[in-house]
Amino acid sequence: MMRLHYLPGTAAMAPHATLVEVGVSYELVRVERDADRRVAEEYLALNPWGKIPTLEDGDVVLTESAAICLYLAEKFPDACLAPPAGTLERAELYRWLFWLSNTVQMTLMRHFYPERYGTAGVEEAADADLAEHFDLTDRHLAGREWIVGEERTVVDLFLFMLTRWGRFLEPAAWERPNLRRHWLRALELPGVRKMIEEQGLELPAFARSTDA
Ligand SMILES: N[C@@H](CCC(=O)N[C@@H](CS)C(=O)NCC(=O)O)C(=O)O
Repeated sequence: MMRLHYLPGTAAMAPHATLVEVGVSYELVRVERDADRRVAEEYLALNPWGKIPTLEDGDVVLTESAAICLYLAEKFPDACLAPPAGTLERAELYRWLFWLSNTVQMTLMRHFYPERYGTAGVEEAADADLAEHFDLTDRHLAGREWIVGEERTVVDLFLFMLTRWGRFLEPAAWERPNLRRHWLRALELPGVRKMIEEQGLELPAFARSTDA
């Protein structure tokens, strides 16, 4: 059985939702951290960066949230979580997934942990960048249901996670109309609903009527 090492609300959200969407059995393993947020040696043996999440699939040990989502999408093609390889839509999926993980996710890290990135003005600069990133994504979603093509893909699960992280921004990421519609649409996916339930995540007031 696959094992996902996670903590609630972290970068494990997208892989967790992906596991449900592909329909595979999995076990959730909560990562323990000490008072200094250090993870145990056994976890470092799996993930030398000490970051969350990590997926174990037999002998395969995979880190990096976006990589785990793609691995699962490719291993279970019947779940249609990625367009066929070699198509323009697949290229678009790569484009969005890389941008979300190497730019938007990293800018969120600058927002949450400014002390790791410099001495002054880091958070303000990150917030300005994030406003642009979420504005751009909101414009892309105008008149569309999903980020790539006509069906949900792993990119939508990844964006759902980042939009939730963006709830602390001013304005919150999901205050943008198309992003909010996308977030609520993704919340209806079985994988997202089960992930929210299993991780015990609170929903914002505007989403509670969906009974997730
Ligand atoms: N690029 C990694 C980043 C993972 C990451 O930063 N995880 C956070 C939780 S959301 C973490 O482990 N933070 C602990 C720390 O930075 O000390 C991924 O997407 O998997």
